Amino acid sequence: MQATKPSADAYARRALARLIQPQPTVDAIGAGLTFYQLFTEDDAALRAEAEAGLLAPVASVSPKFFYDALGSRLFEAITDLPEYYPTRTEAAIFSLHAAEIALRVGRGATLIDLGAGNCEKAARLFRTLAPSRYVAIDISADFLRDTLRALARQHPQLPMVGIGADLCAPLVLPDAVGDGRRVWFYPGSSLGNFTPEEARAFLSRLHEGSAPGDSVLIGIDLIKDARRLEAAYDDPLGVTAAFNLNVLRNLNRLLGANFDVRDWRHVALYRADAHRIEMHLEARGDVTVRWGKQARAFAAGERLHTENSVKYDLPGLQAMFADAGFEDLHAWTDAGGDFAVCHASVGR
Ligand code: AVI
Repeated sequence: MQATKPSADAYARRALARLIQPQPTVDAIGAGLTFYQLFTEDDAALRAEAEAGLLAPVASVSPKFFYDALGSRLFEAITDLPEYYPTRTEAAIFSLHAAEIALRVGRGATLIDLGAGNCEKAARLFRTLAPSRYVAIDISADFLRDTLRALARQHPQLPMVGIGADLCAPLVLPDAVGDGRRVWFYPGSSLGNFTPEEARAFLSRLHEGSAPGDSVLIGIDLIKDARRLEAAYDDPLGVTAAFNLNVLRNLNRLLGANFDVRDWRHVALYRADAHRIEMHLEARGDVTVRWGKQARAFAAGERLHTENSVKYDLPGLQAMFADAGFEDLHAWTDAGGDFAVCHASVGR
């Protein structure tokens, strides 16, 4: 597939984006690797967000508070669990269908890795997709910078741009990303942690930041038997329970709160009507949590909602990608129909 020239419209959009670009911290790390810090952690805003969730009539906390250093390691451990099939199933789809994926996606594009983490999934695609540039975006900027330093040494020919940014905020990419054909890569079913409305809005934002010929390559978990889903989110070893409970330690640190992890129980349940796994923390007895001048009383059995993980079927995905403006959806699935890797394009 040839690199497509962006339309005049797309050029105009990107030029406008340049004008409103925040002043990033730029760090030219070495041959071929530049790092942009677009996101400065605003503790006051994070505290306000966490506090609003705790004080809401149905208490909740955003899943983004899972991922401190320990939470990230616990998530990596989850991906090794036999019950947690998504990670290995997605990897198997990518390796089984590599040739066809390369044909559809096209080689030589700018590969933009959304929520790149340790960049492992994208790096496994370098041979298949032969990108002309790799752009990795993640909220954990320090971790990403270190990861990219090591990756750049392994792939000295591949220009790389690292961007520390919050994907939940509007994304304005630095000029260094270039005007080449873009492939937005969002693996791991992270799209499922948005509500369907948020997911559609997220895809629409990607579409707005695209030119004709650009495309998305997205891994997403599919609807299946409730028992298998619940086992994947409530493993017998208790790794997912630890991952969920760890959010309380994070809240203690952020707010100076006095959550006692032992007062809470991990709950994972599948709500078939909404096609989603919900994770909660349930108070084992009456508990009052205090921070600063605030307090929240939880009655025994009351829950703190920590995560949704929405599952899709292929018609639902087709509708969502189309609503966001993408065309020509193709989905590769494993033989069991557990997981889908979707590719959809921006029309010419
Ligand atoms: C990161 N995300 C796609 C995971 C999921 O499956 O929703 C997070 C997770 N929560 C519990 N286990 C894994």
